Amino acid sequence: MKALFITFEGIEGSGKTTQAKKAEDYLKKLGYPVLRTYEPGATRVGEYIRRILLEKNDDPNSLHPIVELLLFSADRTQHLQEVVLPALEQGTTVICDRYIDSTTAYQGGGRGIDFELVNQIHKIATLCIYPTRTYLLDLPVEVGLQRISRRGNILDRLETENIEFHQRIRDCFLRIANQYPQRVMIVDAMKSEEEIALIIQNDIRDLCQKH
Ligand code: Z5A
Repeated sequence: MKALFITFEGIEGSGKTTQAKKAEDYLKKLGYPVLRTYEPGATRVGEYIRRILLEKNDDPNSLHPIVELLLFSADRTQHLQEVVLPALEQGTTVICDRYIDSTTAYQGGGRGIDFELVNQIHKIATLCIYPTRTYLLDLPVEVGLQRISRRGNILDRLETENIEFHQRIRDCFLRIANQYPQRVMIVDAMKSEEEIALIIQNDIRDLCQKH
C-alpha cells in the first residue's frame, strides 16, 4: 500500500485526538507503519511558534490576524519538511491532528481573512502536499466547548473567543467538506467514541485496499 496522509479536523472538543489515536492503533494492528502527529508545534521551531499562538491567558487581540495566519503556515512548512514528508517518503502513513482546513476555518472563517489570500498562502506553505483523506468530526459548538471546559485547563487565545466565532468555524468546516466531498468525510461527533472509531476504521480499510 502507498503511504496515506490522513488528517483529523473539527472544532475544539470534537474528539480529534481521541480518534487519531484509535486510527493509529487500528493501522498498526493491520500491520502498517504509521506516524501520528499534530499542528501546531510538532517540531522544535514549531514549539516556539505554538507558544506565541496559543499562550494561556493571552489577550485575544495580541496578534494581528495575518500574523496568526502566517505563523500557523510557517509551523506547517517546518512540520512537513521535518516530519511529514520524510515519513511519507519511507512509506509510513501519517495521521495529523489538524492541517490546512483548520487554517481555512479558523483564520478564514473565524478571523475573516479573505479566502483567496488564505488559499495563496496554502499553496506556498503546503509544498503542494494534500491529505488523502480528512475526517471532519462535526458537532454543535456548545457541546465541543462543554467538553473542553470539563478539563478545567486555563483557556488559550482561541478558546476564549465568543460562541459566534466558533460557530463560523464549524460552518466553514462544513463548507469545505461540501467543496471537497472526495477528500473530506463528515463524521457525526455526537456518537460514542467506539461508534465513531468503527466508521473511521471501515473507511480506512477501504482506503488501504484502493491505494
Ligand atoms: N489552529 C488554527 O487556528 N489554525 C490552524 O491552522 C491550526 C490550528 C493548525 C490548536 O489547539 C488550536 O490551534 C485550535 C485551532 C487552532 N484552537 N484552539 N484553541 P490544540 O492543539 O491545543 O487543541 P485542539 O486541536 O483544539 O483539540 P482539543 O480541543 O484538545 O480537542 P480534540 O482533540 O478535538 O478532542 P479530544 O481531546 O479527543 O476530546 C476532548 C474531550 O472530549 C475529552 O475529554 C474526550 O474524552 C471527550 N470525548 C472525545 N470523544 C468523545 C465522544 N465521542 N463523546 C463524548 N466525549 C468525547
